[in-house]
Amino acid sequence: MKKPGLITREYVNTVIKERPRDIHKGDCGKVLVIAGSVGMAGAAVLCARGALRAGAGLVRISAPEELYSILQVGVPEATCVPRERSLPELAACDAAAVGPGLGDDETNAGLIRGILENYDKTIVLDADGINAISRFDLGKSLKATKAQVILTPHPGEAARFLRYCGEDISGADRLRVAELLVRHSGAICVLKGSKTLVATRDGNSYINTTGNPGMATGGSGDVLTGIIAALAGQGHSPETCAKAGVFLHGMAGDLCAESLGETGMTSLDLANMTALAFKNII
Ligand code: NPW
Ligand code: AMP
Ligand code: MG
Repeated sequence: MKKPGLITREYVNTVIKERPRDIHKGDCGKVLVIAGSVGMAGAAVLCARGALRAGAGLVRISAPEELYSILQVGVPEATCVPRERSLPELAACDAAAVGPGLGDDETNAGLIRGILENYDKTIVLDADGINAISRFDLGKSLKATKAQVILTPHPGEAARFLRYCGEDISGADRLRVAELLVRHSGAICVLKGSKTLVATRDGNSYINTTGNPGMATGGSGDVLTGIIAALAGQGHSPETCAKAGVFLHGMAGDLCAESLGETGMTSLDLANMTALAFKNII
């Protein structure tokens, strides 16, 4: 087991660059956010806002049509497409953020299988997207996909996935859990929490150095999913997206804590503060 490295400001500085002067929105990445359901429209809002604040040129939200009016007020910068059109829409997108607030029914599981079997760019798979793998036995599709998958479980989601894979992780430390996630998924894995870990397929792992307990609030992870997908849409490698994404998300959290305090900051603050995190780095 190799000793984990650290994700530092110096590292993130080398990968996140100022925009070229002549860039247009089509160059900044088209991200499809497949998130939200009745009662969890907020997860799609937070994810899409995270993507926009991380520089995505165009954000499209695939959602049930009854949510459109909420989503278009929550994120006026984004467009909406019907959930049933996710696969054809995805073909025209540079990256996908899949799972926050999606709900874990059979229809969504079929959609996730379709995405894994047809998409060959980067997918950030979070929340109900990860839950669907275990609940609907999609492990084979996950391992066989041509897409570059970044899994972003919190410890509860990681435990569910690994139980499905036949692993008993009681007593296992976080590094071991992250390594098992990579082994069983074939994906780059982001094990969230205090000191988020990023583990890669070459056996390396990295501990994030930003973030604070103010981020222990509903929707924080949904914002991260959007940030990582936006970085993928801008052409960064999946490993860079995961490492720089968790660092900038944590930095946004630290900026929120500085201005609002850990107790009262919310995930919507976090999404908006992501802009300032990028500004600080660039
Ligand atoms: P316990 O019981 O708290 O100790 P779920 P969720 C455990 C959406 N959201 N360390 C936890 O343990 C999400 O995107 C929508 C250890 C419990 O067993 C999802 O789609 C929002 N354990 C959906 O809601 C805003 C930890 O995991 C289980 C842990 C459900 O997501 C909120 C809870 O996890 C939310 O983002 C940790 N750090 N963290 C919206 N506005 O629309 C969690 N656990 O059942 O997957 O519930 O994370 O709330
Ligand atoms: P989720 O549970 O999916 O909403 O994700 C929570 C997000 O907040 C993850 O990015 C975690 O790393 C972050 N987070 C939660 N609690 C803490 C903490 N105590 N310290 C730092 N980051 C945290
Ligand atoms: Mg979450």
